[in-house]
Amino acid sequence: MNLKKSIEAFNEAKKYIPGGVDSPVRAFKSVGGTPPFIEKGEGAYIYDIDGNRYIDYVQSWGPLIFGHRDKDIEEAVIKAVKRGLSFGAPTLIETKLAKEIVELFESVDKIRFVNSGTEAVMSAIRVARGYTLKDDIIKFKGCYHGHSDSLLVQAGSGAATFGTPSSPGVPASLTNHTLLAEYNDIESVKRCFESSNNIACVIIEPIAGNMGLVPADEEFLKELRELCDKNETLLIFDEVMSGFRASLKGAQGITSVKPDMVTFGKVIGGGMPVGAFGGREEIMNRLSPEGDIYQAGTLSGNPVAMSAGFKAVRKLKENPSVYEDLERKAKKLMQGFKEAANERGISLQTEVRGSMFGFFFNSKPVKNFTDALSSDTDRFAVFHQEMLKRGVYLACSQFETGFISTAMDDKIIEETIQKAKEAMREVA
Ligand code: KE4
Repeated sequence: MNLKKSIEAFNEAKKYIPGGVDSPVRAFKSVGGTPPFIEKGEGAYIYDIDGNRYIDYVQSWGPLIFGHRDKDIEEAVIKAVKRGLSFGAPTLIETKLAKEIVELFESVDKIRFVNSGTEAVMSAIRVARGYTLKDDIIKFKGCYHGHSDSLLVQAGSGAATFGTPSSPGVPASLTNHTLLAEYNDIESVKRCFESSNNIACVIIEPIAGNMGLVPADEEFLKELRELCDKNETLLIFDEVMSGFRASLKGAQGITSVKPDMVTFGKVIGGGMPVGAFGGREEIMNRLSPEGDIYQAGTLSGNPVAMSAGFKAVRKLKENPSVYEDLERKAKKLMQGFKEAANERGISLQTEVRGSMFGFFFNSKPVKNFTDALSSDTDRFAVFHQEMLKRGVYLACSQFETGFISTAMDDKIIEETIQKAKEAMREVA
């Protein structure tokens, strides 16, 4: 694999951009090697500046469910661009996309668009705090909800439920309001509620995709719902990743549990920068200018981004059967990876939810972040590098999720499995 131009480009980028990247995970720190600089994408493939072609299982970390350069989305964007890039004024397309999402999600009466998942979660938490007049929040170890201060927390010492900053620059006074629980462990949530009677919301990825792919147990979500009701705490489902990826209704198409608020991102922008947060009318109407809770954004609801997202969501709603085919291919791929590993005496845990897939180099099932951390990340790194050399672009961390796009046919899945068999030889 010739990466000569990417190596030069990476060195050049590092002169002007910290780490040479605009988002840390892209630097390949946890898997090693030079991240290929991408020249273009077409369908299931991306091409780097050295001319190497890769089957893309990252799809910009989820948004590109139709693969690269989907003709319908591209056409919608070009049409929008020709009417102007941005107005900072209301446009019809914002209402159209809002309507599509509100009609799909029973738990969402109203929605507001922002420019990223981070902004969606940050805003949803402010609404929850303003609506309940409580300041504390509960999050789960291993769940990632973007990089706003209150959510950059790590476990405190010992049994302490209150978090401490996981990054310099986050004041402890802020993370003092964030309690940490263990995913799929209702007792740990009860301990948080015993530590504070001031909890505005619990935020959870109902299908966790940021510790690797770890779905929440149905029973756990039901008990979480009951605990929130009992304590008059709002339950926020962070579906930035799982929304429109786990099913047409995200995790809410799979679990019977209904949240009070939902955050969205990725697919709803069709590849353009869009996030959103929504919930019941009585909650969302508290938002300025209707209500008194402030939130704003220059490019929020940008008509070009809205046009991409609207076309993506419309295509999915017009053809919901894509999810069966995406899930079938995800299961086929994971079955192939598991067989490739087992042939070499390697233990691999695999998981699939709709078009999302994950695998852990681990001998035990992974139910929470502690389990995930016990995975063999060295083996993951070797596997990632060996697959990259063979033209397969997997998420560059054990603690991420992979995606199937509609641009991937069975031949591509079978080809990937064949390459996994070769790569596992090197892993062993
Ligand atoms: P953004 O601010 O990156 O658009 O969204 C933050 C976010 C919020 N909630 C969930 C469940 C998410 O998965 C994310 C972002 N996901 C990561 C990938 N695991 C983005 C990739 C990156 O950080 O570069």
